[in-house]
Amino acid sequence: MMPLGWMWVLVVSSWASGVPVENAKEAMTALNRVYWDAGAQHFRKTPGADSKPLDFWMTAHVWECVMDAYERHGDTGYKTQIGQVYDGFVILHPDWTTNPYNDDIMWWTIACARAYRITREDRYLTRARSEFDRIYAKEVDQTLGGGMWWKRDRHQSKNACVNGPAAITAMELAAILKDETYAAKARDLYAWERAHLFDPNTGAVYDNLNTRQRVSRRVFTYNPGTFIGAALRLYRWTGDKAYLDDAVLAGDYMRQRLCNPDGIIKSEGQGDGGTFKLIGLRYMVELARVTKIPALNDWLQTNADTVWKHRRASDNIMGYDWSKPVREDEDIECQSAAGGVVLLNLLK
Ligand code: 7K2
Repeated sequence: MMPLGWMWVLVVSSWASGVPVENAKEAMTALNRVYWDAGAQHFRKTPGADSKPLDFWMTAHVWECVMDAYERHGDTGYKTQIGQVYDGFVILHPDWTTNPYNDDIMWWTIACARAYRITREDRYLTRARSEFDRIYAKEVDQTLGGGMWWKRDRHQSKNACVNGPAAITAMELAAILKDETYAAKARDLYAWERAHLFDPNTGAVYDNLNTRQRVSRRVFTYNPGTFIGAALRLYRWTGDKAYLDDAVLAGDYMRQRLCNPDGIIKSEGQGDGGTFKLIGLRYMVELARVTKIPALNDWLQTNADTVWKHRRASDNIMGYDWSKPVREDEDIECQSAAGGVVLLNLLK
């Protein structure tokens, strides 16, 4: 017989670690039920049949949310949906060269590289590579010491939201193609971001550096997020622990500074802000997997438990302010609702 005290420890630890698979599944089911338009093969921005399709860059992230669900649950339905999201998107956006936001393209190249890893369909790899190469060739230069411009039509700033994702894409291409030249590009992009936007004392990753040499010191959750994603990939490729140390420091900053006093990740509103923590947390989960830092795990768990607890009972939709219950009369946008779904599906 096991002493009672020990049994209690077992019960508590099995309850406290990871998100139950049925909750993760229910969360994804709710997202699809409320936002997925199966006929048009796109996610709607808001609930209701007359809603417009979700924005260009947000769609890349909700596409990855479908990939998370497939990787967690293994349902062929999710695998089919991976293809459908892409097909629906390409119908709406056949020509990506008309989009002036380089970050938008980098979000898609990250997602395409991942879709290739999952499905092995060449069209995704071809797209990831050609779009990365196209932007890299024109949008990286030595102005401001290196780095990628945020917008191709106006070269006014180099931002965390494009340099982190570009470095992540380059590392994905390096790994898939076994091509060191992409790793070298990632290393340079990362080195630029580290030198200009990272504070090695606090772990902050600032938003951007503009052509007047001014750093915008705002920190959105996706800034440390993609910096961590790039650092972890460079660490895996090179074995250089300095990258891991950077990632841990940026993660500490997010966990300690980008939260409410109770440790719940801060609200960044809806719109673009609704997408930020989905991205930030994706890379925090990666960091927790690599480092196994208990405090990081606990923090993720608390956030997952809280956002699920605060879902709307009537439709299981989670919101953008995780510290409060979702109100019945609130319109939650798809990218905001997806944040909780991502965390629940990633935290196994
Ligand atoms: O200034 C950039 C970025 O550095 C900053 O973090 C956020 C803050 O705003 C913009 S990025 C938001 C863009 C994402 N791509 C699609 C565009 O429509 C959108 O402006 O909010």
